[in-house]
Amino acid sequence: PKEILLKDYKKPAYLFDTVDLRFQLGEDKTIVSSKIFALPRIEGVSCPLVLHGHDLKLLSIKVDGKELKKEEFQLDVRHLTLASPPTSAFTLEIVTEMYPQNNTSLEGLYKSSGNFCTQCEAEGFRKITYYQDRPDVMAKYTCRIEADKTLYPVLLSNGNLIEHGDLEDGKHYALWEDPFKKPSYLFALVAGQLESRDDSFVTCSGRKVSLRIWTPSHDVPKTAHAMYSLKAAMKWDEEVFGLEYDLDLFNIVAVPDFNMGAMENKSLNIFNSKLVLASPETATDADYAAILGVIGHEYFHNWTGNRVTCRDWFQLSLKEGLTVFRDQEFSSDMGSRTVKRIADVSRLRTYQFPQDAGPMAHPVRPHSYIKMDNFYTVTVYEKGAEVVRMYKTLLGSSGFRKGMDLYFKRHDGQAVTCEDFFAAMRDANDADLSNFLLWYSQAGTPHVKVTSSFDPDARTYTLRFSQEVPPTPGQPVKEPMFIPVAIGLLDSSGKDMPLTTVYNDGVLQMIASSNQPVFTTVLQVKKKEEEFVFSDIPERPIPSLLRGYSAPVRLDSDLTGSDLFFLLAHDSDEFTRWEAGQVLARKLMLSLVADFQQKKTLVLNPKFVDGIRTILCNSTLDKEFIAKAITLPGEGEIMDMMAVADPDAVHAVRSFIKKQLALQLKKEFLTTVIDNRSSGPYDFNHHDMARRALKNTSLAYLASLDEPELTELALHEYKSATNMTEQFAALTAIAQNPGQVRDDVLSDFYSRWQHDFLVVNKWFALQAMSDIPGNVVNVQKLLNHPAFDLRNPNKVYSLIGGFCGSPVNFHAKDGSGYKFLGEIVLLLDKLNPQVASRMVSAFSRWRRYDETRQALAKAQLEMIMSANGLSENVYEIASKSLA
Ligand code: HT7
Ligand code: ZN
Repeated sequence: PKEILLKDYKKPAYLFDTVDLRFQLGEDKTIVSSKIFALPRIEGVSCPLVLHGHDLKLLSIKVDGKELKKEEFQLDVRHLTLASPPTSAFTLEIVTEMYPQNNTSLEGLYKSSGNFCTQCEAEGFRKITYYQDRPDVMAKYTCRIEADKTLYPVLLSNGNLIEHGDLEDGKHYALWEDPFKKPSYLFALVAGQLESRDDSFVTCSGRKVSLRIWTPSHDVPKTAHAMYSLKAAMKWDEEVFGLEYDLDLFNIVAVPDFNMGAMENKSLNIFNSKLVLASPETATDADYAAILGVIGHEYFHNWTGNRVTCRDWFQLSLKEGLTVFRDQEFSSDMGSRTVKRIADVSRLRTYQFPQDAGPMAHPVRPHSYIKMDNFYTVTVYEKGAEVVRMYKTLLGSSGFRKGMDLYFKRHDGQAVTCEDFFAAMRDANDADLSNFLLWYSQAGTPHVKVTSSFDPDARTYTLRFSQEVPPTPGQPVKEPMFIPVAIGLLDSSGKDMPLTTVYNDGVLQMIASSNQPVFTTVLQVKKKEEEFVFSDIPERPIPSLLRGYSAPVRLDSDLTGSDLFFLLAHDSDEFTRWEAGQVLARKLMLSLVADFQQKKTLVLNPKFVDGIRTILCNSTLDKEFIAKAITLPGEGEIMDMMAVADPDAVHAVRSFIKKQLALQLKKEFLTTVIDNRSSGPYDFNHHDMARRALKNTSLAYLASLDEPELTELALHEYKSATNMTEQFAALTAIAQNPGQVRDDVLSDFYSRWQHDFLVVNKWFALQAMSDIPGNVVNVQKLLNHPAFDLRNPNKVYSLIGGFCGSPVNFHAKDGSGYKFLGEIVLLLDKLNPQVASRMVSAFSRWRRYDETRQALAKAQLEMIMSANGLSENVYEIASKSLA
C-alpha cells in the first residue's frame, strides 16, 4: 500500500462548479448518474483528469454530451482517468451501478435496518460515483432521489427540497438543492421509513429554521433531549461566536449501523442512534451528556468544517480540533466547567498520551498516511482541541474571538490549512506566537519539569522550567515547544497571593496593570530551560501549576506530599485542586505497585484515607467534583508511568486501595448513598447529575467489599431505581464480584431490556470489561449470543472493545486475550475494515509489556499481517505496530 505525504500536496487539476446527481435506488442495484460542470484550473492547459472510484460498475461516460469510446479513458480498480479532456469548461456525465445492500463497510451508500444512508467522510464518496474525491474540490450540488414510495417514503439530501412527486410503478422522487459549495465528503442521502420530531428555531436575525430529527416511528419519543441539545447549540453558537445557521431546514437522522459517532453533512447530519436516542429509563447521565456534546459538535461543524473546510486530509484537526474545543466549551457552559475539564483531561491522558508515546504517534497534523480513516484519532481530535485551547489561554477570550472572526472573514467558502487558522489568530491580535506552530508538526507529549526556590530577603520566588519532547516514529530530535503555563501562588492560609511582576529572560513584565489584583498569570515557557522570578512575595508560597490544565504536557514538580495535600484542601483553581489529589494517588499507587512486585504486604497510607475522607465529607464542594476527586486514576494511566507495564500488579493495587477506602470509610460512604437517593422524576441538570454521580461512586466502593449486607444494599438500589443511571450503576457495582447474585442480576437486566438494542449494548460492555479472572471465556460465549452481530459497530465496540479495555484479561499472561482479538480482527476485516483497524489498535503498545506478553502479542500481529487480502486499514496499524 502507498503512503500519501503532506509534502506532495498539489492543487486539483480541474475545478467542479456544479454537480447534479440522480439516484435510482433499488433492491438489488442502485444506479447513480452524475452530471458535472467542470473546468481546468488553468484554462487552455490540457492535463489528465483522474477521478477516484471504488466498487463501482461503470455504465457510461460522456463529455459534452458525447459518449466516450473505450480508448478515450482508462479504468483501474481505484480510478477512472480521462487522458485529455477539453481545455476549457465542459460537462462530464457518468452513470454507474452499485450494490448498497451488500456494503458492510458502512462507507459510501449502504443499508442500515432496511433504510438507505450514506457516509462519505473521509473518502466514501468515491464508492458512490467517480469523482475528484478530495476536500479542496468544492461544488454546488443538486440531488434527485427516486425510490419505491412504500418502502422508502422519506427521501432526504442536503439543502432545500425544491420538488417532489410520484413516478410510475409505485415510485416517487425528491429533488434537493444545496445552495452552498461543499466538498464531496459532506454529501448525504437518506431514504427510508422514518418519522420525525419537528420543532423550530428563530435565529438572531429573525429567520425561522425548521428542525427535524428522524428515526423509526417507535423511537421518536426518545428524541426530545437531542432536540433540546440542538436548540441549545444553535443559541450558544450565536451568543458565543456570533455564528448563525444559514439554511431554513436542519435535519438529523439516527441510524443503528454507523462506524463513528455522527457526521456533519451539510444540513443533513447523520447520527449513530446511541447519540440521539435517550429516555430516563434507558439512557444514563453519561449518555445524555454525550448526546448534548455530539449534537453540539456536529452542529458547530456547520461553520468550522463546512463553511470553512480543509484543504486536504492532513488538515483534519483544523476542523476537528477546533470543533471539539467548541463542543467542550458548549458542554462546560451548559453544566459544570470544572467537571467537564476534568473529564476531558482524563480522556486525553487515558487515550491520547499512550498514543503519543507509541508506534502510532503522529503530530496533530500528520505528515503521512496510508488510510485516512486511521487518522481520526485522539491526537487529531483531543490534542488538537488542546492546541486551540492554548490560543485562547494566550490571547484571552476576546482575543480568541477576534481571531475566529478574522478566520471566517478571510476564509468563508474556502478549503484552508492549519497555518491559515494560526495566521488569523496571530494577525487579529498582532501577537507574537513565535514557534507555536510546532504543536501541529511535532508529535509526542512534552515533559515539563518545575523546581522552585524562595529568597526571603529579596522577597522573590523563582520557578525553573525544563522541557523535553520525547522522540517519536520518524522524529528522533525535537525542538522546544511554546508552552503556556497558567499559575497561581498560595499563601500559608491557602489564599491566592496577588501577583504583581515577573522577571523572565532579562525582561520585567507587569502582571497587574491597575489596582485590580491578579491571582493567575500565564507564563510563556518557550525554551528548553527557562526561569521566572516573581517579586514582592512575602512568604514561601505553594505554587498551583498548570491551572485549568493550560497545556497538554506531562508535568513533574518538586511539590512534596504535604504541598499536594495543601493544594487538595485549598486551591482556588478546582482543576489543579483535583489534580493534586490525582498526583498523590498516582505516587501512592506506583509505590504500592513496587511493594506488590517485591511481594511485600500492602499498607495504605492513613494520610491518603484522611484526604479522601475530608473531600467526601466536605459539604461545600460540588458533588460531581467530589465523585471525580475520590476516583482513583485508571489502571492504564499507572501502567503508562511504568518502565515495564505490569497489568496484574496495577490491578491488584488499585483493587486493594479501593477496598481499603471502602473498609475505612464505610460509614461515610453509606451515609452518602442514603443522603443522595433520588426523589422525584429524572431530570438532566447538573445538580441532580452530581448527586447521582456521588451516590453511584460511593455505592461502587461499598459493593467492592462483597459483604452480604452491602450487596443487599446494591440490590435494593438496583430494584428501586427509576432511571438507567442508577439502575446501571447498581448493576455495575454488583457485577464486580463473581457469584450467583451477579449472574441473577445480569440475567434479570437482560430480560428486562432485551427489546432495546442500545441497553443490551451496555449489558455486553459491562460483562466484556469485567476484571473477573478468565473472562475471555464469557466474552467468547457472548459472541454467539443471539443479540450480538459482528456487522454492527456499536456491538463490536461494546463487546470486543470493552474486553480490550480490561487490562487484566486482555493482557492475560497465557495470551488468551491476544488470541481472541487476533482471530476477531481477521473476521471483522472482511466485513468492515474501519472497525477492524480500530480493534487491532489494542495491540499497538505491545512493547510496553514483559517479554512473555510481548512475544504473544507480536505473534498475533504477525499472524494478522500474513493473512490474505488484508485491508489497507488493518495493514497500516498492524505494520506500524510491528515496525
Ligand atoms: N467528521 C466526522 C467524521 C466521521 C468519520 C470519519 C471516518 C469514517 C467514518 C466517519 N463517520 C464520521 C465526525 C465528526 O468528527 O464530527
Ligand atoms: Zn467532528
